[in-house]
Amino acid sequence: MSSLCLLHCAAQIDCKSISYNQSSGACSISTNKTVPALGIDLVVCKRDILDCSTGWVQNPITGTCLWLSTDFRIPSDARDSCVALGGRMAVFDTEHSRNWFISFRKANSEWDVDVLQIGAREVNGEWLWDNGSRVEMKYFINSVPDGSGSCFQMWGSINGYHWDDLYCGAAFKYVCERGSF
Ligand SMILES: [Ca+2]
Repeated sequence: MSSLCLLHCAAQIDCKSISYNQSSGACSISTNKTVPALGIDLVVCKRDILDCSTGWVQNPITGTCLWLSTDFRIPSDARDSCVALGGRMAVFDTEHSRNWFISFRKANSEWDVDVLQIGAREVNGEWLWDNGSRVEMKYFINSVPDGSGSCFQMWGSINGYHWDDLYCGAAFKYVCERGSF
């Protein structure tokens, strides 16, 4: 996965770029800005992927930028707010992205609020991220929603960063995401 390649790059201070071959899965990390070679279909320069606006934080797995709200909104209003900022509610639909976000929240106390709204919800009985991919159910508390509602939240350290279903009429802080989805 190209996201793993990005993760390797993000972990190395002198990484300037990655090259990723979609068909073979080959990843190479370079200390120079590379140019696309034959057979390489993705070249990402770290300098480019790290270019988030002030107040936004980069998810190194996806290359997208994240923003923590200062206000409290109900989920539908939070979604509108994220769209108005040029993005969407934040999606963490891979294990690597989720793991990174947990580590980040542990290290940044202002992000470690108890209830944090992110971009997923129940649609016709199925839990889906806002990009349409399925929510990994094993990360819910007790691996199952408890019937609180069809909206979605991620706990903080108080409850092990689990997913949880949430009543849609309550206002909480939320995370927006923007970049190339
Ligand atoms: Ca619940």
